[in-house]
Amino acid sequence: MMPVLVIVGGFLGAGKTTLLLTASRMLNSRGLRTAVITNDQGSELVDTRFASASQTRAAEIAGGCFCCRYSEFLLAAERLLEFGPDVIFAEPVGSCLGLARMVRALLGGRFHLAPLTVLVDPERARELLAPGADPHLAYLFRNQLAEADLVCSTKSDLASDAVPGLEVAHRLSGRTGEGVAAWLDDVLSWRGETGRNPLDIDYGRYAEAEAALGWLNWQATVQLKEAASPAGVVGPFLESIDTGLERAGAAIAHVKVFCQAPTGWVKASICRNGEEPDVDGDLTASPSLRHDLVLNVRALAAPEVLREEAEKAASELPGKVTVTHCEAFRPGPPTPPEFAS
Ligand SMILES: Nc1nc2c(ncn2[C@@H]2O[C@H](COP(=O)(O)OP(=O)(O)OP(=O)(O)O)[C@@H](O)[C@H]2O)c(=O)[nH]1
Ligand SMILES: [Mg+2]
Repeated sequence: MMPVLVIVGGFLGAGKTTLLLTASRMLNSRGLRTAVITNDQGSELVDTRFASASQTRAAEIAGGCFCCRYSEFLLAAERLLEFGPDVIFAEPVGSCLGLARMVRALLGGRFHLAPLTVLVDPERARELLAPGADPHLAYLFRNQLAEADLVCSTKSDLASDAVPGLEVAHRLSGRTGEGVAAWLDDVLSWRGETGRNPLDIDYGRYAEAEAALGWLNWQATVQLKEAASPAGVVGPFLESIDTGLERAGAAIAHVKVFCQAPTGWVKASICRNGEEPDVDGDLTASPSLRHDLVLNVRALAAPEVLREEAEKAASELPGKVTVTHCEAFRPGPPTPPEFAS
């Protein structure tokens, strides 16, 4: 049997990773083997750490979206075949457009292609479909919807009202699992056309929209003066960044932090300024002196601002911080291969 490749797109913070890890656990409990391919414009990804810490086999495509890194994507997916997965989930970076074309290019290869699912956080949809929304983000968001085979709304546990003008095939929650089995049944038994809405993309406009976002991928080791739990490190660190970005007028698309200590790990993230963080991992992990921090920030701001705020938040940590990786940039123009239409 060919493994099923399930590509799940959607805007930054839509709930892709959360859904894929929940779906993966569900399939594992049915005796199926799964893997996840993560993706970003840079390297050092919270999502990859989070997947691995959640006992999911993960491969990572860094330095550009799946379309622009198509041959690396194929290689990574083919390498995962060595582990005999039944289902490979692939999560493109949340600013990616052009996935339907890529999906079509994959048809007839070594994978059974599931429909292109695009996830939508209803609250973000209300914001980005409204008049007066940031035009760049709205452009990315609307076009992601336009190329989907299946649009699904996420975070159903937050019980938000339906979004006017947004038709969805499934309402689901990666957090509670609601609707996930029905979505899986749909994508794994799909008989319809896959990649049926290829976009005719204006790459100049697309590049401009992506470049509106500042991107920061940052990593450091922290040697504290007094032992603290991973949650005790991540909480104030994330709060400091949030406060700094708010002060700088930088609208957050997604800020996520992963903290690994010898005693356990914690991942926390916010998708809006001032939002209460969502936390995963071991909140009761014992205090430790050493912590490895990975921070990924995507916000409407100059990359230098993001870097400064990360440095400021790091300087407030009570110990010695050694930065081991720092990329602050605006995504460069996408350069996908010519997919046959
Ligand atoms: N309440 C609730 N929160 C959710 C759900 N799914 C995701 N979240 C939260 O939404 C935020 C974003 O979730 P992710 O799964 O990281 O979203 P993503 O689409 O992978 O984000 P990027 O990879 O940055 O584009 C996190 O704080 C999650 O905890 C859900 O079903 N319910
Ligand atoms: Mg993700």
